[in-house]
Amino acid sequence: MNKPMPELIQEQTEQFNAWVSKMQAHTEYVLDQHLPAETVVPTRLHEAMRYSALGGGKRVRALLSYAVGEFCHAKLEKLDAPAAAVELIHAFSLVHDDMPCMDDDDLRRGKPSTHKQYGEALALLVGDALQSLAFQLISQDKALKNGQKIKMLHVLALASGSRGMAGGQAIDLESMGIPLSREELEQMHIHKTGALIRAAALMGAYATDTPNQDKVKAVDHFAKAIGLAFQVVDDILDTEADTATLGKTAGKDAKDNKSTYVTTLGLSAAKELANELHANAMAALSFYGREADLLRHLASFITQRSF
Ligand code: GRG
Repeated sequence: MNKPMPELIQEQTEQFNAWVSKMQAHTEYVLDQHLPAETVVPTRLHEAMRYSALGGGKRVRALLSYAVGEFCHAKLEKLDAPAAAVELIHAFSLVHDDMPCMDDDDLRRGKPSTHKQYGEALALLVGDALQSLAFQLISQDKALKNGQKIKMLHVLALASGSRGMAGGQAIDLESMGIPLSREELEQMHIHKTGALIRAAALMGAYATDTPNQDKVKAVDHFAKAIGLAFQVVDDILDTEADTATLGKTAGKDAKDNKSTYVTTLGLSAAKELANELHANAMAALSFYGREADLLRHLASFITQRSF
């Protein structure tokens, strides 16, 4: 006999939650294996790199690489390097973003941010070294073919640099105190947050020996929509959640006079936009059946998160 719908939905949600926990733990394990031990010279730099990259974070970008990899039938062993690499780039950006010359936040993932714990000079080096390690992981990986490595390195480098995350951060710094339109905000966040999320997804597809081009297009469309939705929800949480829940200082954007989706559109329109972008992400998968369910669940995980 078929199960009633609510029971089926609950069962699928439980399965997805179990997958999230398993892959978060797996990501932590892969990162732990690749980060130099604290006993390796220079010990304090390695300790600070491990402090910054391990033991926290939702691992959304790694989850996206793994979920896209599954959608495209990539082998798990080919997904570990890109998933860990994108988390290392992300950790690097958080370390630099928290520094006084950038966003200036003392708290990250519920503990003192790297420069508070280790000083500014070492925090700068931590970011630099995490970035290099990300590219090293992909380039030295034994499971990936050379052609796959080059595509991954290319997409990750583009997403991190001046045409991606660093560029988005530059726009952010330039626009401090200047009210931005919705279009200007979108341009900033496509670069600052969206580019790395898109790279995480594309690397998952590139881990397949012969990626199906229709699936790559669908994944790209999905990732663009969900990357922007991620940032809209981030802005909503900055106004609605508290510091303890977020693990970073809540309400900081408004205090720093920064334009966000909430200041530009208002809270209720920002929530509508998050729903609209979630629907766009779902539409990108409309051609696919159960095989895209992991991505559908991940889209909801991103838009319905509480931190
Ligand atoms: C990284 C090339 C490069 C230069 C540094 C500082 C900087 C330029 C860019 C900042 C990029 C940045 C911090 C964007 C914000 C993205 C964002 C919403 C971060 C929060 O991500 P979560 O919620 O964090 O996934 P967890 O802790 O869960 O991993």
